[in-house]
This record gives sequence, C-alpha cells and structure tokens, in this order.
Amino acid sequence: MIAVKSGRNSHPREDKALSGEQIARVLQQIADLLAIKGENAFKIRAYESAAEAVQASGLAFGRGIGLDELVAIRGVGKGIAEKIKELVDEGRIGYLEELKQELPETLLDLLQIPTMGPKKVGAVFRELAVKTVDELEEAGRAQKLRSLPGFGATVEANILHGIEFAKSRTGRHLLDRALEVASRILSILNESGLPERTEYAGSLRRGKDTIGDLDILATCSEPAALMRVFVGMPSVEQVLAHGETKSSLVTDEGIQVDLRVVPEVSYGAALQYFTGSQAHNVRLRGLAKAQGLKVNEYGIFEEGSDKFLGGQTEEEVYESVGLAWIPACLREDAGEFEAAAERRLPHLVQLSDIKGDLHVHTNASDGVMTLDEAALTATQLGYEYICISDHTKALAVANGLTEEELLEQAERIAAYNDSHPRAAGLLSGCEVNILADGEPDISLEVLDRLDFVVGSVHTALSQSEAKMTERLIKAIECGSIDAIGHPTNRIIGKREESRFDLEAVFEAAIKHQVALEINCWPERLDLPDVYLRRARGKNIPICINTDSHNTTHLSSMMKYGVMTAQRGWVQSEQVINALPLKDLLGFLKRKG
Ligand code: DGT
Ligand code: CA
Ligand code: CA
Ligand code: ZN
Repeated sequence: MIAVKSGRNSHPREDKALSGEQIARVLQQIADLLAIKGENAFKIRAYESAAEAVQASGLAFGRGIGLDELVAIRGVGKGIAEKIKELVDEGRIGYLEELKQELPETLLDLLQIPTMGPKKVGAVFRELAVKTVDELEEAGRAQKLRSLPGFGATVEANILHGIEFAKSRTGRHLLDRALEVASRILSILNESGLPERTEYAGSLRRGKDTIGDLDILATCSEPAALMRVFVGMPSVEQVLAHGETKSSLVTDEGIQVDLRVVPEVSYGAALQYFTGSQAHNVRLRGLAKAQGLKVNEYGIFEEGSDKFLGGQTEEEVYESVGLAWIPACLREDAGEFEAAAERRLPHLVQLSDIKGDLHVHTNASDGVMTLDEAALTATQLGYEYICISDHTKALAVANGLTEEELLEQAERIAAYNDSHPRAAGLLSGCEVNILADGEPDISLEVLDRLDFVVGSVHTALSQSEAKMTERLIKAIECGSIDAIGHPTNRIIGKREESRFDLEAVFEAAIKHQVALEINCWPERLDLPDVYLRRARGKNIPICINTDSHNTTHLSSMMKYGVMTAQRGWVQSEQVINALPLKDLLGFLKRKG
C-alpha cells in the first residue's frame, strides 16, 4: 500500500517515507541530465511525466513499497517505478549516479539561467568544457559562445544578461546598474507628467559602491495615479506592495525599488531621512534631541508640543541643529558632523573638475578603440588630455606591448598631437606590470621616455601582506612609475583585495609623489572609499581613471570614480587629473 503519511522530512536515509515532491525533484534531475546529454525526447518526457504524476499524487512513499503500487500511478511506467523503488528503499538511484559521472551536477545550475535550455547547456559543456555559471560567464565575456552552432552574438548577449539577472536575484547591485535603473524609472515617472519632484535617495544617492535597493521619493498631487504608473512599468517583474503613497517592486534586473510620495512641506526631511545612512540619521536625531527638537521623515518638530517647525528642504534640517548642509556622499557618521560643526567640510572633487583621463587602453593591447577614436571621444568630453596606457608584455593575455612597440606608439602619439593641435592632447604611457618582486616588466629607460606611467599588479595577487607591501613600495620608489593602478585588485563580489600595509604605501606615495588610482570600473572602484577616508588630510596625490577599453567606458565611467572619491573625502586639489595640462606636467617634473 502507498503510505499516506505526509513526508515533510527531507532526509531520505532517516525518514521512512519520501514525499512525492522529493521523488519528483530527483526524477527531474534525471530528465534534465538526459536532456543535456541529448537523449531521445520520449525517454526524457517519461521521466518528466513520472515526476509530475508522483508530485501530483500528494502521497508519501514508504520503504518496502511494491512495484505494482508504483505502476498503478498513472504516468509511471515499469522502468521508472523500479528507480523510484530503489530511491525509496536505498536512498539513491544508481542510474542517476552514473549520469553524474558523465555530466557534472553543476550543469544543472546552468539550467537556472534564463535562456539556457538543456541543448545550450550540453553544447557549452561539450564544445567549451564549461561546467559552472562562472565559467559560462567567462566564456561569454571572451565572446566564445557566439561561434557555437545555433548561438550567435544575440544569444551570447542574452546569456550574459541572464547570468547577471540570476546573480542579481540575491545580494547587492553594482553602482552602474543601480544608477541606470534609477534613471530609467525617474524618466518614466517624470514623463507621466504627474510628479512635481522626483529623486533617488538611499545608498545610491550616497554613491556607495554597492546598492541594496533603490529608494525613490516624489511629490505629487495625484499619488494614486503615480503609483499606477510605477507598478505598471514594462520592466516590472513582481509587485511587492501597491499602496496610495508607498509601493515596492522588483524590476526584471532583479532590483527592488521603493517609491514614496511625500508631502511638499516634508520633502527635505524625507529626502534627508531616506538618504541615510542609518548611522548618520541616528547621530542627527541625537543632536536634534539635545536641542529640544524632534527630526523625522515628516519634518522638524518641537519636542513635547510637536509643533511643526519646517522640513521642506534638507538645508532646513541641518540648520535646525546648527550645521551646514552635508553632502550625501559624506553621510556615514565618519567625521562629517565634526567637520560640519567646525565649518571645515572638504571641497570635494566634482565631475566637472576632471580635465583628463590617465588610464586608457587601445586596440594596440586589449582595448577595442583606436588611438584616434579615443582622442576624438576625449575631445568631445571636453578633456584637455588623455594618457594612452596599454598593457605591457608580461600580460600576454592582454596582448601587452614590448619596449619597441611602446616607443613606436609614443611616436604615433607625437604625430597625432602635431596634426591635431585643437584636439585633446594625447600623453604617451603604459600600464606597466609590477612583477612579483616589484620590478616593472619594461625597462626604466623606456618608461622614462613616456609621459605618464601607471604601474599595476596583475599577477601573484595573493602574496603575503609583507611581500605585497614591499612590492608596491619598490614600484613607488623606482622613480619611473607615476601612479599605482587599482591598488587593492579587488573585484567586488568576486575577488578579495590583496593585503598590504596601507599606511606604509600612503607614506611612500606622499614621499615620492606617486599618485594612487581610483579605478572607475564599477566592479573595482579601487581604491575603495573606506581606504581613501583613512588617507584624508594626508594630501596624497590621487588620479581618477576609467581604465577604458572602449569609447563608452571613456564617456560613462568617470562619474563612478568621482563618487567614490567624494565618499573618500578626496578634495579637488589632490586629484592630478583635475589639474590643467601644464600643471600636470609640472607635477610630473617635480616628481622626477
Ligand atoms: P542599501 O539599500 O542597503 O544599499 O542601503 P540604504 O542606506 O539605502 O538603506 P535602506 O534602503 O534600508 O534605507 C534607506 C534609508 O532610510 C537609510 O539609509 C536610512 C533610512 N532608514 C531606513 N530604515 C531606518 C531605520 O530603521 N532607522 C533610521 N534611522 N533610518 C532608517
Ligand atoms: Ca536602499
Ligand atoms: Ca529601501
Ligand atoms: Zn589593470
């Protein structure tokens, strides 16, 4: 007899009965692996039908169950009944174990990615030996998927998008994606003509390197209508809450977005509150309380009487506690209250201060733009200069240049400058590898003939703290390197930072006037804000570089680095690529 006890326990070995759902899951695994293997459709369908039938039965299956009882379930044939019995009696199916010998179980994860069906999973495994999601992403980024039969560039792009989506369902989002989604949503809301004001608050307004969710504020005389526009946007995956003045949803990028409509008189107080950070707000409320005030998302109130005193602008909120307005990127309770009280808030570098970009790759190494395309984009951006800094020879995967090739490129750059007197100036340079022992992989003599040299660590990233410190300091001291590229080598969510003695590296950078880079790649943002904050007041030379490989990077990524710089209290006078060309050249000479 089929046991009718419901099997909630998921341990087949310990429990006497398995639920239909547990059995169905195992049968589905077999069906998926067979499909990946490319087995005939009837066989696959048989396992899928059995899985559905067993699950739909809602029954639990106890040890010692008879084959005839299993076959009695419509949709379960004799062969599969035997396998179910094996699973129920022994806790495993030999056939499935054999399949897993042939096909790694991790292939099943690939099926979870939108647009990846079993045929495609089978193809990437057979043709490219791709077994995991990370390997699939790597193959996609290296443009290896598009040449597989039946794939193509669009399929490849869809797969990469699918991976990003699958990953974004959990965890935090990178700054570029969060900013894109927020901008898109603000445009949709504004285009409806309903709101008077819209703005994003939260960690995005503070420019954090990763964003948990988006917090959007609006004022609007018809909040219900605005909420309908919001939840009706085409990119909505799921509506979590739909109210009169607050709604939450998840976009099809997997990003949660909260929209709040607030009264005009409370706008500044709400913006201040929802910008956070929480630590900053706690501190602010404490200051207010000490002055007999209550500050919350609705406004500024007199404690006790609850008399409304203001809150239409953020300035009013800060004024109420005797402070100057504090830029959002500083609101982490990391010294900004003290600085505001003493009227010594930093003169933060602004995007408009940036005069050039000192880390740009071309198709001479692993970039996809030509020298002329890079220069044209720089001119369009209104830059005075950019430095062409292709990879050097030790980075063979990036087609790194040799000494001769660098000097040839420098000649082409000089010729370009001669023939384009009105365009942004090109500086000759390179992104030289700092080898494991701290030596650059290009002779100092050649480096000294270039205008500007970024030195980066690309190998032996996990050296001991002592070794890495020594390595970086040796590079700083060599005299031919002008900036250290992406100093910690972190890739957010993927690769840990290299460990080194930050203070010692800061000291060397100051002594030798070598700049530390803020690399603008959203997955890097390196140096990170917290380290920059530790350097505050030390006047360390900083360069904010896009590390561009194409023209879109060049025009779009500077802002992310500037946000990180601002969070790190970086002042414009510290930033060498905020210097006009002649002052930058002066800095380089003084350094020599
Ligand atoms: P996230 O989304 O994790 O990147 O970080 P935030 O800072 O955007 O945090 P979120 O979305 O939870 O809340 C937005 C802001 O609202 C937060 O920075 C401060 C304020 N807030 C939210 N909940 C609380 C709270 O319980 N107490 C205080 N003081 N502030 C809060
Ligand atoms: Ca948030
Ligand atoms: Ca939120
Ligand atoms: Zn690099």
